[in-house]
Amino acid sequence: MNPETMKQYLSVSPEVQAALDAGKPVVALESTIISHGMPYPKNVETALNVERIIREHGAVPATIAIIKGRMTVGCTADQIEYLGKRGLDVPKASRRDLPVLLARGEDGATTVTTTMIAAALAGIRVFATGGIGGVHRGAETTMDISADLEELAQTPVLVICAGCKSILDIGLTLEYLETKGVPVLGYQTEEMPAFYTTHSGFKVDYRIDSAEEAARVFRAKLDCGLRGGMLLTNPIPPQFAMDLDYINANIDAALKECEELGITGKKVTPFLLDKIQKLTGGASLEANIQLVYNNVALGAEVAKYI
Ligand code: PSU
Ligand code: MN
Repeated sequence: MNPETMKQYLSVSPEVQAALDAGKPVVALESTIISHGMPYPKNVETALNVERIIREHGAVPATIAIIKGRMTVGCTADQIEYLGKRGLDVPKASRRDLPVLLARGEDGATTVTTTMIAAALAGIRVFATGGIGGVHRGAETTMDISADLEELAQTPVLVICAGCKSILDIGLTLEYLETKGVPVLGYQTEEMPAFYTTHSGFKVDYRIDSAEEAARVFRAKLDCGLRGGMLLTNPIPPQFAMDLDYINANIDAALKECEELGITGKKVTPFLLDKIQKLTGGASLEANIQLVYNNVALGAEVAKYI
């Protein structure tokens, strides 16, 4: 990669650049969660609250999206409003979509994958979000495995999330991450959280008990030139967790409808997220928002030690 020719595709906000230059903590944030993950205007409200929480914790937020063919690191409030209002009309941008959107000067909502790419290019090491993509249930026939896992295998960014939803095969997702050499840490827990619930029935690789320790583990990975990122899973605060049987019944119903409608490819995850929100009458949306707030606060703490 040539940093000079790459510059035309990357735009870092003055605030984020100043923080990076001064060695201040910065937390990257994705935009698929805004455009495809929540309804308007809750998505915008949440995205702005997320930025405020990060600031309250002494770090600088960097919401990332593709705006007019540039990976934009540190979106403005107006850009966040635009991404939220246009919603599904903003194409979901994963690694394979990136060159096309950049070359055509188009917009894109960055997934975990493309947010990691842009964060790494800008020099940001910590990224907090809600959930990541993974190995879908039935992947042995559909081969539907999120590009997020491959990105974690190759791009040096520490991703904080509340685990993955049981729309995915959590066991196979963990196997894949193990194969790819991605450490999966649990923040103050031995169990891999499952997004809406703290319980998944699967263990994380290692429990860590402080933000400082998480940063130290990632630092060791960077210092030794071990390729790729790391996953820090942070359970939803128990008071916002959903009933396991209730949420799983709704996830099963959403999966069944997805299959019946023959939905495939990049549409699968947004369809399931939207369906679950509708089936649970917004209760899952509230849980989703709360776990994101919890993750970004931890992200700000970890970023102080990186
Ligand atoms: N899982 C969630 N919420 C999300 C996503 C996943 O609980 O918003 C989004 C993220 O942007 C993630 C993407 O990177 O979906 C994964 O999509 P796919 O499964 O198509 O790779
Ligand atoms: Mn997929």
